[in-house]
Amino acid sequence: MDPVRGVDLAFWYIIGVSFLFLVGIGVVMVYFVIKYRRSKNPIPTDIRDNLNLEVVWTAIPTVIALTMFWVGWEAYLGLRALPEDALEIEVGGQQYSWIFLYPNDKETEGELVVPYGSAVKLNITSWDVLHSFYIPSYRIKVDSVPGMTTYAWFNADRLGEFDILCTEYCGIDHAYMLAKLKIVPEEEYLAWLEEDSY
Ligand SMILES: [Cu+2]
Repeated sequence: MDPVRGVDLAFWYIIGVSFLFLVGIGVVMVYFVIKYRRSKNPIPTDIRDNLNLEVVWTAIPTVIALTMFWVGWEAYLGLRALPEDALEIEVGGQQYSWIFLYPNDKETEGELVVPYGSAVKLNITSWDVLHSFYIPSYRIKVDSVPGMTTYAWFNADRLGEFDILCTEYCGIDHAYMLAKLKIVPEEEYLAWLEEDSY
């Protein structure tokens, strides 16, 4: 499944179920408070052990939790399942910017330019402390770890500019560790790739 759709589906499913329970439990609670108030029901009933009820209130939430897990797992598989023809770009985190290294050795700081319509694989590492590479628009958030390479991928299916952030507190200027993802038409990308970066 497309990872953006998968993550959104998991999000809205969990929010939706939570909201139904919020409303359902709230309504029943208010109803019981009114119905069993002291003036109408002075002697409370002491109810203990109802096996059927206990089985039901264990089984139903278990099934719901498992479906939540299932929806999330499907989304996660989408995030990890890499298309074979992906364009690979190296990403390095450092205090306090993101560096991008292209197959032809072009290097940029704070600017990730990719061609529209391609799958992009990012090989992510860090050159100092822990960072976390985050593109909210593509639902990607992956740790950037010194001495280790992690990865993320996304399908560049929208033209335009998107935010990239660091989401692991990495020092005093962590909040300014921002970059831009620019998705441009293929010809524009190829021309850009040949330009000198500095
Ligand atoms: Cu950082």
